[in-house]
Amino acid sequence: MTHVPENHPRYLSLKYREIIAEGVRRGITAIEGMTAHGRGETFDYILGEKTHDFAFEAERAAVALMLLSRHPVISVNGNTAALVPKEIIELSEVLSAVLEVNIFHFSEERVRNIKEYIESFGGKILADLDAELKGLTSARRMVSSKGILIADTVMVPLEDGDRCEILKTNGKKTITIDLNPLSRTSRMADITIVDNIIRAIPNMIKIAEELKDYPKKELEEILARYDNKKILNRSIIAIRDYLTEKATEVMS
Ligand code: PTJ
Repeated sequence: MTHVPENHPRYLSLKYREIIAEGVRRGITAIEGMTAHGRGETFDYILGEKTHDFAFEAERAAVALMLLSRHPVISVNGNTAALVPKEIIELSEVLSAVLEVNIFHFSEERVRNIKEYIESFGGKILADLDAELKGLTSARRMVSSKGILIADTVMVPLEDGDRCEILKTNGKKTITIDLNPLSRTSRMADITIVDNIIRAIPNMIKIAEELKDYPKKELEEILARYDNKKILNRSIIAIRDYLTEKATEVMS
């Protein structure tokens, strides 16, 4: 990995870019994952690179939904595995959720590499893709009969958009983490977390530690108050306001 000096003004951004590049070198992340990461970086930039209140609300609702679910599953692709391997394991443990490898740019080798990488951090992850999701033609249709196939809620971070709808028609609730509030997945999901996965997952771990002992009724109330359309609306307005502020700043 290229050494990124910690005093560099764009240290974090460069560090995560390097982690994605290393993920590609290790055969975990798809080469296309680099462009996806770049798109994410752009949206993060114009959101001010911070967790907004609307993202925090969505993170809280997502945790409540996962805790209320009978069989929650977190779908792990090449970008997620590279960026937050330890954190995704911790989140799955605190939520009693199942981790499952699910990739769009399919190769058996990459499924194996992601599985072994997650296991190297002590995590358990399903990678026996022995079942199919009906209605989907991409490789994402290949799922585990012990995981996504029987899940009632599936979290699909950094998704490419062909699957949320099918998961929903298969009767599942969906949660996504996507910095692009305009994406198809963002619009389709039941809960859309417009935040960087590197902030969202640690936030969700803290929220889960708090909510895991809440009575069912209180978790249901969090969900009843939640409105994903309003969250998307607020995230798009946040981008507009941030750009307006920057446009004013350059004139001063
Ligand atoms: O490992 P695979 O084969 O499953 O492939 C994974 C990628 C990400 C390449 C694939 O799912 C894909 O092509 O995704 P898209 O269509 O580029 O969508 C990914 C979405 O995630 C985009 O809307 C990005 O803005 C967003 N995104 C990228 N990086 C982050 C992010 N959202 C949150 N946090 C990030 N770090």
